[in-house]
Amino acid sequence: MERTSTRAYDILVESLAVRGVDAGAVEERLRSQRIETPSWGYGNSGTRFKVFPQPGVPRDPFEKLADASQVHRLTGICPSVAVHIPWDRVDDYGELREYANSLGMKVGAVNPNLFQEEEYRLGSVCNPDEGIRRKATGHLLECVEVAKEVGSNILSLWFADGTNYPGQDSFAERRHRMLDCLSEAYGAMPRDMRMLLEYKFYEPAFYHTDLSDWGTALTMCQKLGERAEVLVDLGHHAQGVNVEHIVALLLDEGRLGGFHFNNRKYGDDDLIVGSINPFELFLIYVELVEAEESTRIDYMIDQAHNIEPKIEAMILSVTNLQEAYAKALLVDQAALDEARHSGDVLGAHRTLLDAYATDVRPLCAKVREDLGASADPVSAFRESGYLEKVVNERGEGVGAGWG
Ligand code: RM4
Ligand code: MN
Ligand code: MN
Repeated sequence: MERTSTRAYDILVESLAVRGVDAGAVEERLRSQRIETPSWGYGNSGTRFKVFPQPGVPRDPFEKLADASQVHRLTGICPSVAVHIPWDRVDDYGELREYANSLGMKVGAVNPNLFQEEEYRLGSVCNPDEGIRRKATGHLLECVEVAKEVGSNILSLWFADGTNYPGQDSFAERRHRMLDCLSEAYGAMPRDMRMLLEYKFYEPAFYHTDLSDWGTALTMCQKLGERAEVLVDLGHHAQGVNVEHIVALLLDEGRLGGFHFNNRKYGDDDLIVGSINPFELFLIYVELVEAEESTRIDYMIDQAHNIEPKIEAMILSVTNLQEAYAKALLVDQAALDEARHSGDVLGAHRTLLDAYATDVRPLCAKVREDLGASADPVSAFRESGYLEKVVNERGEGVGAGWG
């Protein structure tokens, strides 16, 4: 590290020691943090109004992996990439797997796509038409096979299913239809594969969504079996919902399977993680710090960038996640317990604020360097010439999904 940042690091470690925090232990936890990035975050995407294409975006899943490997090279904690089928469909998944390995990467969660075909106007696994449900189930089964071929053990499901008008369909019947289809897919999964169910309260359906919240997802998981768990996407709640509370509840039920990190101001905005509400992100990590030691949780980013440079945006999301985690690791648990038990409301609250207000950037930079990555990954990416190189090679690229 440069002299100035070494100094900042030394001062931080010293001040943490005064607070009784062992920086070495915090660094160890930070070195084992893992964040999966989404293949669709590297391609062109936009809103329903306009997609602003960016030169140099990937033309195929191989190039998406190459871009993701840049994020891993510079942050040291992002060795896997989630894929979306059919956006990332290839003839030979073994080849995709090997290419990922050759980059020091692996393919992570496999995400089926059940929202872009004509038949799905009234839903996929909840559709009133049995033939259409069969097609949807067939795609889920295909994705179980894809996961096996790419060496992944996560099937990550999000459904656009829902209704637009009161009376359109029966809530309960739709729920039973979903359960039937998901049971079949669950039954086809190998023993080490997990199914993650992601809820979202509205959009694209505007009256009701079949998996609308953590409770609907949780009860579905409980019916399916132990290896079905809930996935929390930070942009999928109504305004004001206490997401850290949901995280604590799902952990307590042993059913928190994973995250789709992003941030939002209004709806499912898919903005850079921690850009709008970094305090919420910190509070979520506070809930996770203890529990994650005994639970498998898959931490993934789900972002679609409209105007920002994609690889830089992904790096910034990762460093924001690293900082939120670092701050959560600084919470003085003993002081917190003591304050809680003695009814010291503001003492407990201030214990969190002390951790949150700590500038952990020098510590995170040091951890990244120890991992062979970069103290300042965004600047290092800008200086690397990678973007210029791919702009030359790839030209305009193609859309990520519906972009
Ligand atoms: C949804 C949800 C899913 C993502 C799709 C593209 O809103 O967040 O995770 O795969 O968008
Ligand atoms: Mn998501
Ligand atoms: Mn979303």
